[in-house]
Amino acid sequence: MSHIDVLSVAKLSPLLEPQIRAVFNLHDRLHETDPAAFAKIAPHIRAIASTGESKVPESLIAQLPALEIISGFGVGYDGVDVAAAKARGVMVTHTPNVLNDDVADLAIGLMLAAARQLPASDRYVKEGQWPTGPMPLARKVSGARMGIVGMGRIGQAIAQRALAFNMSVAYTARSAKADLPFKYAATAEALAAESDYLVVITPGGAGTRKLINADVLKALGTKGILVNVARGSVVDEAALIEALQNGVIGGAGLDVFENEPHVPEALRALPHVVLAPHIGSATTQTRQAMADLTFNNLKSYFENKTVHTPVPECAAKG
Ligand code: 8YV
Repeated sequence: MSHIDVLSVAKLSPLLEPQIRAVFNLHDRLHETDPAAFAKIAPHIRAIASTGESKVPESLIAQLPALEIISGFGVGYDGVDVAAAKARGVMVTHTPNVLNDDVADLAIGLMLAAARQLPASDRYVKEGQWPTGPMPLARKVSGARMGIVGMGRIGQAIAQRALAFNMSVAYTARSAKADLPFKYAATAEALAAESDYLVVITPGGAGTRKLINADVLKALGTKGILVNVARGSVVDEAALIEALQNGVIGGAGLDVFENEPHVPEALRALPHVVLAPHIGSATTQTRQAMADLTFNNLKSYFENKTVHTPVPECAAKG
């Protein structure tokens, strides 16, 4: 398949790039690095390799008349214009399931870190402050109320873990899931009002943009803690900063941001916020599984036009 031209639209994982390069003719971000060379190769590009954060707009798809598949390294694909891809008959794939555990683990980790002030505790000891007296008391997690925004595969993995902490679990989603034993709330605001910890794990994109707004944060309340392991776009970041600055909520644990990798100074300056650089799926084991799946989707497509994990829009018949 060395004659098949693949365009990567982001810096690919070192676990993925060599796999693609060994089999396909990979053009690493050529559209950004050398537009003149890209213009020559564009008619021949048959596949795009992307990541969860990549943008694949209609304007790029339109420049690639031979495009057949977009294979994404990540479960989220909100940066891909799937409607434009589908209209052209282009397959879109992603990497669901293999990262459920890691993202759920991190959600719990951020919740514990924010509630129990782990980063501040670490600094307290390392900076030699312990002899001056004890740290201020933190907030209890076990037995508290968790609200989950988005009850898909990862949301359910988070719920499972919360149960081990004797937490009560409620959720909001587009619709109630009758097969789940958790209380459903019709809106994020209603859910926040009855949660101590509000965990956001809903897909990004137009449908969820700024879903967590000032009203939802107000409902979460002065002791409430927000955890976001979904997409920065789901939270109104300016409203969040204001809520944290004014004590409208108690704290936050955030793995994702509106304009990654740039995090507003105002957010970085807040003491009761725990920040991570989008590491939800970032373990060696999971990134290897994601890389293999991303590669195998590409390979399988060009071998026999089948894929392992199409996005739901491309799996639907008709
Ligand atoms: C990224 C993610 O894809 O799965 C997702 O949707 O956001 C992540 O796993 C990962 O950072 C690779 O870029």
